[in-house]
Amino acid sequence: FRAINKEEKFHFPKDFLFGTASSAYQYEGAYLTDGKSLSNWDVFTEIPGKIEDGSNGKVAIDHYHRYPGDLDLLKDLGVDSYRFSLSWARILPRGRFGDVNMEGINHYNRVINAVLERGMEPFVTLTHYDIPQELEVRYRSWLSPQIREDFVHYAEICFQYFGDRVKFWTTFNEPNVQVLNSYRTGEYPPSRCSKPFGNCTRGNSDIEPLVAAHNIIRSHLAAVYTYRMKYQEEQRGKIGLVMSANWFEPVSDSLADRLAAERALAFYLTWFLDPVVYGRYPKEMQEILGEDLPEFTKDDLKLSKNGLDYIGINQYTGRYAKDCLHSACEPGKGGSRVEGFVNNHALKDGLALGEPTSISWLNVYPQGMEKVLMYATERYKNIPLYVTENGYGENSTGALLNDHRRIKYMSSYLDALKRAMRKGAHVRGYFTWSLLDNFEWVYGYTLRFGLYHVDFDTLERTPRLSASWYKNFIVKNRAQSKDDDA
Ligand code: PNW
Repeated sequence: FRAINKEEKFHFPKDFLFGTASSAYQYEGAYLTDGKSLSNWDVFTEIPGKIEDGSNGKVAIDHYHRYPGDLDLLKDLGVDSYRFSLSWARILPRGRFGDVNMEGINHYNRVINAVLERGMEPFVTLTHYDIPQELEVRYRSWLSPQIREDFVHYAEICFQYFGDRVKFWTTFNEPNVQVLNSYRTGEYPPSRCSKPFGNCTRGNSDIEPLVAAHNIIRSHLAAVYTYRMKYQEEQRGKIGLVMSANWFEPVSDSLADRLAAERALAFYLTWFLDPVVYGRYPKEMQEILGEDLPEFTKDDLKLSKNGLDYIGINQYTGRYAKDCLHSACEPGKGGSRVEGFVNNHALKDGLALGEPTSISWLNVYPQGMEKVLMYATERYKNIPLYVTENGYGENSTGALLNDHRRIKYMSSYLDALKRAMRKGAHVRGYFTWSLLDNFEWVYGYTLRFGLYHVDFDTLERTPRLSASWYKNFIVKNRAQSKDDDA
């Protein structure tokens, strides 16, 4: 008798989506082409010292012009779906203060059609960090409740023009990372921060990340409501939110550190998801922040009853959490003023979680994938989950074509994902970041996450070993789900 190996028995469901993920500013380039206006990232990258290699996304990897070839690469990989974002500044260069730019609409119509023609499903993000600069200048974007009107206007234009073909919408990519980096550490535009982070001359507020988050949550809820009331019945798509969902482990077994790990997750993940699903901020935030936490109106609460169709989980890594409420330590950027996250900067103290990589924020901790998927499944019951990003990056010197470290990473995280699914996690898709090397925000072109290498001078794309590995993985797993029917 052969012992039945549970690993062998697992099959992905037939409608599971395998894909890759990208974003407009990181891929497109063409920064003023066809009527696009300046985005906050176009302006920000001009400020000396903000981007590690002094670069920007003016050309990026020229996906704006090269998308047909790039989509051919995706088709060849055999993925089911392509996750990408729209540039708000292409579609509404002046937000609701100006007209729709039909050249922007036509461009994305061509992209969406090209995705569909190749037999893939477009999985479309409305906002992946970049917004028209005009909204920043006029009313400080996310710090103003006015942004909700602009966001809903933009979302509606997208539903109207693209909603007949787009069945998966995401309102925001990683709003938790966005507001912490924009308003707490100052690493992202508009570079506002609070002590002790960065050299901030502006900001100085523990409140701003909370206000921006609140405005994002209200913008999300209003856009979802609009979709439900006016478009969903006819267009039959799903709409959700994508969160950065790194896992936190307590740095010791003490109760204080275990509670700190829970607080860390509350101040990172459930910060946005609890309001959208349950109409309130997590209790850990309420306890610590009290009156500093903005409040939802009665109308907001009505909208939050049905606040999303799926949760997008971007899962890369894990961190340690250490209590700073009952003991002295440096509070981290988690936004909570209270707990410190020990990441692999603390390697010298022997406190790195998982295996370090050449990237300071990325350590290999696949257990975090399994744990966060189980956590979200338990906390948000029947809401489907999509792993909307997971991937391995290396600094340019280490970024070989023979990327066995990426393959090892992906295979261990996909194993963790399967373990979670066997235990009942409602996962419906997995997208790897990314098809191609691209502009990696404040790291510029110094980090490479692609299954394909991109020569940033000639823009030539060359497959790494991981491309054929992923292709093979998909073929194998698809064949298995077919066997299920037999
Ligand atoms: C994601 N962390 O951001 C973004 O959605 C992508 O645009 C980006 O290119 C990709 O990850 C790779 O960096 C992250 O602190 C931000 O662990 C922060 C973290 C992870 C991912």
